[in-house]
Amino acid sequence: MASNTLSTEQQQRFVCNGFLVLREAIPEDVLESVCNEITNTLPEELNDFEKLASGPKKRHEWIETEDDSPFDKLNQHLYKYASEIVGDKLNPTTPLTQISARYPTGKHPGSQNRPSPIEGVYHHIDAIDNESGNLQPFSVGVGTYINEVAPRSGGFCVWPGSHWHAAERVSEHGMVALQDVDPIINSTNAPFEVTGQAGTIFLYHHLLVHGGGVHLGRQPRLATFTRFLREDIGDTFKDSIKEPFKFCEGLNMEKCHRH
Ligand SMILES: O=C(O)CCC(=O)C(=O)O
Repeated sequence: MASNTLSTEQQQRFVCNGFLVLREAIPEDVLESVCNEITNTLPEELNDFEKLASGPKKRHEWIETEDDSPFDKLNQHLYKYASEIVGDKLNPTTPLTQISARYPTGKHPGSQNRPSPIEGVYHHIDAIDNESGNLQPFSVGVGTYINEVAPRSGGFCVWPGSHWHAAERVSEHGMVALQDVDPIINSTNAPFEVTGQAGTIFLYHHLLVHGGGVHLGRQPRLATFTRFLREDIGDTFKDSIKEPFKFCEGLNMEKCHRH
């Protein structure tokens, strides 16, 4: 595990908000090779805006990679940060990397002067599969922006603090509470949209409510998502839902009190 990459203040923010944004976290050569891989994998011609705007119908391309090796270097950098949260039990060898491209929709939810980042956005918690209702064992998610993401351009949206409310609702109603996130976000802060240059990364807790934001821009939003697992996930993942930081041994919890 790399030591002292995250400051105490950054650790506190992760505990309090359930996510943490780090800028300029990935070297340019690594970003460039991931960008080439994504460009070759996506079926669309990414530089042709007119074509992109008139099709495809699907405005969100979500690809689970079969071969993770093109993302090895990226994941090594991400592991450095994620293991500072989860600790030495975080498994470096089993990340699942996904490519997530969001294309401009041209739709202005909310009013034209004040488009909302989230209206109509599918928001959820990754700790549960909404269709099957099964729990999904993962410890910490890390998203990486491969190109610049301006406001209202398909940025990742989170509900800060929703991981605490999710855990509270699980203790009151059981795991089924995770399937309907609206009561969870009704009692939390307004959503926050992550924007930033290529190389911006965001780490998020597996109970945090999130979704991809609206896209009024002109360029596709390119990102990868890696979900790291613990080595002992089979024994721990249910408890980690009731006690959100029980298995985050990398954090100095004495300094990270809930605010
Ligand atoms: O593409 C995005 O920004 C959202 C991805 C997402 O919802 C997820 O990781 O579960």
